[in-house]
Amino acid sequence: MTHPWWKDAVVYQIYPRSFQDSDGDGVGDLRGIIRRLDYLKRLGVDVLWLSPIYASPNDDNGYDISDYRAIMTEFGTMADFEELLREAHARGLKIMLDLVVNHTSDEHPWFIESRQGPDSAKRDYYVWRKGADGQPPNRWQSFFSGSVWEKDAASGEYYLHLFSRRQPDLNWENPQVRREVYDMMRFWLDKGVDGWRMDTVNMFSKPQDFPEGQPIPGTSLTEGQPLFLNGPRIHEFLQEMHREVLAHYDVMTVGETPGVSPTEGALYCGAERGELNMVFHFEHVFLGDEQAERGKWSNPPLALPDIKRVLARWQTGLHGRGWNSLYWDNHDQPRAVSRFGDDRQYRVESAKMLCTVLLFMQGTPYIYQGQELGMTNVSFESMHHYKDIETLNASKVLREEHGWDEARILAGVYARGRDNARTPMHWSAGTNAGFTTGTPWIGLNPNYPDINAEAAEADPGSVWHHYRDVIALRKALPVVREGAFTLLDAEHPTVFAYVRDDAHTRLLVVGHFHGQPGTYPIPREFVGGEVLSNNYPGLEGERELKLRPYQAVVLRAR
Ligand code: TEU
Repeated sequence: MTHPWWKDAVVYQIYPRSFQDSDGDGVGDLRGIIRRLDYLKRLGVDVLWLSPIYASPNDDNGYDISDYRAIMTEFGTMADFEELLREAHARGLKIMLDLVVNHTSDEHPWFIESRQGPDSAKRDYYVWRKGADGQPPNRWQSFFSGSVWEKDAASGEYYLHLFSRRQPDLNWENPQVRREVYDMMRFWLDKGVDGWRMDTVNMFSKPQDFPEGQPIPGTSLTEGQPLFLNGPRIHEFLQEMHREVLAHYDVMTVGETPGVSPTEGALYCGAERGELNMVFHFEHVFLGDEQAERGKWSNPPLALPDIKRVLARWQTGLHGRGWNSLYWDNHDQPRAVSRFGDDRQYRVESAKMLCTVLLFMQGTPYIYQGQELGMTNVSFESMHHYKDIETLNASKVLREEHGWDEARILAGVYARGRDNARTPMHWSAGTNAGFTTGTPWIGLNPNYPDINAEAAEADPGSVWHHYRDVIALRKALPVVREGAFTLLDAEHPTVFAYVRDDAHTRLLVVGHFHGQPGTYPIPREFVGGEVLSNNYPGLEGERELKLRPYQAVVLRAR
């Protein structure tokens, strides 16, 4: 093979808690995933990324692990996992697990021992500091609101947690911690796991003097991200992980790296770097948030030229230097069709358009569960229905420290809350959308009677069939894997148009991000070209295309 298998792969992300319940407890589980493998095979995806399946008290829905070598009770048993792995492999599907080793749960035995006191043998497995004058070492803000430091009454020392106070950060400076992680990785890889999505992978290395960050307006806290993202030893650690573990297995790796540029991204995923295969950047999904009064909760408006500029920069920035991941949403983001398309009048057309525009770029696409159906954001009537710790902590701060009323808080949660992506998967129009026979752990989106997999598979014009067709088409066109990317008309306010070309093929991809008809003049070489994909029955116009609302087409030059 002239190229690694993961350059041809399409990944499907499963949030197990919300995918398919098999035992009626209202929580998705591994046996439920087994039941849906044939559905995923029909869609045409190749790799299943499972969000964490390990033992956890679920303070952060599994991203707080209390035993890396045991399956979360609600999700089933190790025997269930081994059966899932066998059944997936039997269908030619690969399994990618989520590696969450920036932190553990505070219920992990390591932390329980570490917090016994300064003389604990495992004290240095975590990041403990004395602070000064009764204050923590610095005023960095946690991703989940408040300080990143929690005071331990017994010792008077503080432990670091970039996320919730129940997710203490592991001390990656400690070589014994790194050895524990590598041993755990081998435990799963020796079972036959095919890859890792690496949670918060650019946060492991912190500057050990924990310098103060810049003040965050309107708060008593400071911004630590410029200091702990891409920290001083991060590449040393990842190259060691690669040498010790990854280099010995035929696996695919993707690192979650908020706050990286294409240049920094290439340091993590350049073929010669000996670190990762690709990274998730966040530039397109966090556009404008840094400048907004209260970050993403203020939900600043998006402008297509900004989205195009970011995606084009990553396409050209990593071409020949690394490899892109391609995504619109995941378990942390709102639903793609609600954020970037139109989840009302043109839900189907815009969901298909987002599929086309994303999947013809260079890189490995990641489809989040339900995205193939055009599932939408949800609007629960009050905060009581929401479960996500990030949302619950932020809503308290917005109310108590910034005076937001519930209506304003809900508007931010409706637009950008993580629970939008965590309502149960829609399998049918039946009870609880076919997700569970019990009481679902979180409310369903009430639109499941109209938006569900059973109806979608039966409807040739559905978003599902468009995803299946586009997945098959991109695999049949080597230019999508290898070709150059050229953005056209960067400033066009409603059309995202780009060319992919190699020595043999030139493709024009046009996505109309607007609910009104539009026109778009195309390069002469594509006039009369072969229409390879279209989310409408026909295409009007020769030199100047007449685009329908959210129309997306792919033309091959004559
Ligand atoms: O997310 C890391 C991360 O950067 C988050 O701040 C994310 O960008 C934010 O939630 C978006 O609003 C990873 C996991 O994907 C997330 O589910 C976990 O909560 C987090 O790490 C801690 O493990």
